[in-house]
Amino acid sequence: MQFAELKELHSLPFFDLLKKARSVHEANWPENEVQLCTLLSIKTGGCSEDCSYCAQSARYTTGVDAERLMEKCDIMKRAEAARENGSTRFCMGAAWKGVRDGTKRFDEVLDIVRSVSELGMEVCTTLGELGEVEAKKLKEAGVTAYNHNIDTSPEHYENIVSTHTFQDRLNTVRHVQNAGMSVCCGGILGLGENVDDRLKMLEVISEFNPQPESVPINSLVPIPGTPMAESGGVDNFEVVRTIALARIAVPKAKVRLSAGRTRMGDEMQALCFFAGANSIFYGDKLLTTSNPQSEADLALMEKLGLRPQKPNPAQAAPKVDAERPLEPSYQ
Ligand code: SAM
Ligand code: DTB
Ligand code: SF4
Repeated sequence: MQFAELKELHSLPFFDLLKKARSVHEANWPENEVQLCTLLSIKTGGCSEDCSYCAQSARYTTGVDAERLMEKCDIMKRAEAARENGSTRFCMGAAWKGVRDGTKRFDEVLDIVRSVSELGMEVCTTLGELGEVEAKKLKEAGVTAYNHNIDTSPEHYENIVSTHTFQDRLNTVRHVQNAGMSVCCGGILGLGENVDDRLKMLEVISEFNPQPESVPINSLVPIPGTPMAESGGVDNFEVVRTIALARIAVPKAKVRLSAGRTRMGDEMQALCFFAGANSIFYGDKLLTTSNPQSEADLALMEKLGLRPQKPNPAQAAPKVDAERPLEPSYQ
């Protein structure tokens, strides 16, 4: 969806936008279900990149220490516990610039993925940059979806990160698509961006061909010690509007209400679900920061009449639309 159309939708009165988003949601997701995903940081901290919001960058003193890649047996225990708890997607994150074929750590990750993929959950990884070969190997090992966010608009990106470019992010997304994995790509609200930046981010994401299978919308969790520690945050209604726009622009995607839920009340989360969010991270920890308790999430879902979505580990990645061009590039 083009910027102009997104802008027009954004300028609608709040309830008119919500009504439109709700009808797109009901047409595509009639089941009143929410996907429960568990996140595990399999390699924490010490990252070479300077993403100005991130607790795990080695450039900032955030209290998060650099750790080694977790042992496979410990990861398996966490994955099994996530499945027991009702999660249908297990997402493993690593604080790396990227992975390279032929390295010991990449072989270790492939081995971990092979084992986790036997548990019958969707397997998602987020390991930073991938080339064609790495993407293909992850797909063969059993990864269903790869998370790689563009985080903000092409224009604002260089204010947020200097160690890699927006185009680097798009290249990885392309490699993931070419390998036949689903793309999980979204962003963060509250990085000092303006409304147009948010709309441009959604324009880029919705113009992916194929469109992403999931779109995480994170609200910044301000991390002391990072350049974004004092960032003003974002108005709750803007978060809801962004979710509504993501729902309209990428109708078949799971729109994931991601980081930032600990600061949201139940009513705010309910509005987000109404506007089109249908996935959450489930369990009391994200990567380095906290997330609501599972019991609280289940209680809220119960109140709202929402059920956990069933797993679909065999799902095929969305197909390229031959009628549309591939996404533009940003050099
Ligand atoms: N290193 C990999 C990468 O950059 O893609 C994977 C891990 S990285 C932590 C995954 C995503 O988490 C980021 O792209 C960003 O959207 C989100 N994230 C990281 N720190 C955050 C924070 N403080 N608040 C909200 N979202 C955050
Ligand atoms: C995504 O978009 N959000 C998740 C997941 N993908 C990897 C990460 C949120 C991280 C929040 C900050 C932290 O816990 O360090
Ligand atoms: Fe590293 Fe990813 Fe954090 Fe950037 S967002 S510093 S690449 S872990």
